[in-house]
Order: sequence, then structure tokens, then C-alpha cells
Amino acid sequence: MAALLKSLLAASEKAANIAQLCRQEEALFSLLIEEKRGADKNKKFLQDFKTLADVLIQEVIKHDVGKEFPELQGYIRGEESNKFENGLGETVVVQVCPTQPETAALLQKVLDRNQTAAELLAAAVHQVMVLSDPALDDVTVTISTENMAVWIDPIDSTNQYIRGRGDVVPVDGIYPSGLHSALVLIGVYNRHSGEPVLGIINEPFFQEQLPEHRWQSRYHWGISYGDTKLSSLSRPLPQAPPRVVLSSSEKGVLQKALGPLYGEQFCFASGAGYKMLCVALGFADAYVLSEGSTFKWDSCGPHAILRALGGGIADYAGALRAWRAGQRDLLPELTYNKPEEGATGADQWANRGGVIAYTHHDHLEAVVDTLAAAVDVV
Ligand code: 2IP
Ligand code: CA
Ligand code: CA
Repeated sequence: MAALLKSLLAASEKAANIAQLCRQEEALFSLLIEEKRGADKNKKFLQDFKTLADVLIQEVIKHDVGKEFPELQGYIRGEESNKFENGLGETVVVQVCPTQPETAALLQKVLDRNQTAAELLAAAVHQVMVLSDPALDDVTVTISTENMAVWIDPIDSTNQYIRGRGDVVPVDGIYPSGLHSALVLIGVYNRHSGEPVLGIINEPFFQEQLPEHRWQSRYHWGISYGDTKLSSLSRPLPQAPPRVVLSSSEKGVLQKALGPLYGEQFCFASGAGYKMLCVALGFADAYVLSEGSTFKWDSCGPHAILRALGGGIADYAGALRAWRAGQRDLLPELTYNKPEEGATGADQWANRGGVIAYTHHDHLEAVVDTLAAAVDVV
């Protein structure tokens, strides 16, 4: 398990490098932000480039981790599909090739023959990562990877990533928007039980170094396997008074219902993964989302970390139903192995009932108790 943790952390650092590179290297950055009016072909190319950053990161993680753990190949999945149709009508399957020049040649096909951009990305893709983190030497858990599978969100909070504001000021530790909320999320879960087991959250835009304006990343991890709970983070203390972080698009009726519990004060932030990170870091006691707008790849990694800290992520609608049925000890948690029946495409993997992320079970109960009395659940 320590080997899997190290491999995933190294992959997350490489992913963070690629995410930074696309914002820092002129040849790539200009593609990311260009807003050209005009030809459809051009618009499609820019759209593809934005998606390419996501797809490439996902493929790199799949490739690097699959190489070290062949038994996981075929069980590492993410948000993106790796097929592109470029401006010339060619279908290109983005993947990591055996050599850097081959990867560069492949990327050129997606990047409308832009050689500089393709070579910069290929170099980052083939970079050999060296992870030096003494804390990992103490991790000795053994878990059979044969029963595991992986969810990846290569870049969560893509909108904020593309907008690229690095100067947003945090409010009580929470960045309401900006690059800080763009994260790499990796979660390992048990194929049979669907439980989250290992999670990584990498913050590619944790700190900006001046005068070079280079971004530094940092990562967090957690393991929750049977009775073994380990994390790079410590279990946070509850906030007094309690605090909740919400999506700025959260429904008014939910905000109204939660008002009394939180003294009518809410924190708002972009990025589903980032809001879960705010809970893990102790900046908020809960993240409540009443809609099915997050996916398995958003929550699997953060969920494993929250579990390692003694918390979790409950299914919002399921928890309210259980509470009302008097099953207060059985508030259902999200699981990761089963597609939603009757749904197609990405929707199969939506956390359809909404989510409540927490670190202290009594706070989860306070949230569910408050909502069960005030909000309708279908
Ligand atoms: C999104 C992203 C959004 C979030 C949405 C996710 O993932 O995290 O920010 O909405 O739920 O699916 P909100 O910011 O309102 O919480 P992605 O950026 O990967 O599409
Ligand atoms: Ca996402
Ligand atoms: Ca994403």
C-alpha cells in the first residue's frame, strides 16, 4: 500500500506540474486563454486545448500508475474520454507513448501542429518524478491492490483554472474562487464494497513564488482501510461557532434551512473537491450540497481522506430519508463501484442524492436533524 500511495502521489505531482505548465509557459498559456471570435474551427481548437490539459493529466496518471501496478490497468478511470477529433477531421486517441518524441508527435496532431506546445507537454509527461517525503516511510499498511480501482478528476474546478485568478484573498482560510480551488483528485476504492480506501488531493496552485511568479504545489493524503486510519493531515477541531461551506449556486431553500445552525453565516467556494478539502483542513465543519452536480471522481479521493480523519461523506438525500425513518445510526455514505441505474454517460457516476462532507459525526447529525425538519426530499 505504501508503494501505491507513493506512486499515486508522484503521479499527482506530475499532474500538478502539467497543470502549472499550461498556465506558466507562454506557448501553452496563450492557447488556454485565447478568446478568438470567428471561425468555428478555431473555437473548437481552443475548446480542445482546454480539454486536452484534463485528458492528458488523466492519461499520465493512468499510464504511470498502471505501469507500476499492472493489476490496476483497466480499473483506473476518470472524468475524461481520451478521443479527440482535430480540426482536420482526424480522430486522435491521446495517450502516453513509449518515448517522448512519439508523445510529442501525437500531441501535435491535437494541437493543430503547434510543435513548441507539444514538446513542452511531452517533456512534462515523460519527466521522471522523484518524491522525497520521509513521512511516507512510516506507512506500512498492506492492502491487496487486486481488489482496488481508481477514480481520477485530473483538474477539478476547471472554470477557475481557466479563469486563472491567482490573487483572490481567502476569507477565514477559504478561497471563494480562483486558482487555489483547482485541484487534482485521485481516489482508490474497493471494487467489491465500493468503499473509499485511499485518497489524494493535490493543490497545484498552493503558493505563488515571487518574483518568478512560479506556483508551488502541495498534497494531502489519507488511508482508511478497516481499522487503519492514516493521513498527512490531523483531525481538525470543530469550529466554534460551527461553519459550513456551500456552492454559490446552492438552493435558497437549503440556505434558509441551514441558517439557524450556522448563525445565518455561510462560506461560499468554487470547486466541489476544494470544498471537501476545506472540511478536511478544518476551515468548515461541513460541505452540504443538495443537488446531484458532483461525480464519483470528485468525491472519492476527498472521501477517503475525510474517513481517515474520522469523518466521511454522506449521501444527502439518503441521510435525510434514513433520519426520518428513525435509522439514525445508518446514515448512508457515498460508494464508488455502482453506476446509477437507468442513467447514461457521465450521469451514471453522479452523486445523485447530493452530499454532506464532515469530519465529526455529531456535526453530520446536527446537519441532518436540521434539514430533516425543514426540507423536502423526493
Ligand atoms: C465541477 C467543479 C465545480 C462544481 C461541480 C463539479 O467539476 O468542481 O466547481 O460546482 O460540482 O462537478 P461548484 O463549484 O458549484 O461546487 P469540474 O470542474 O471537474 O467540471
Ligand atoms: Ca470535477
Ligand atoms: Ca475535471
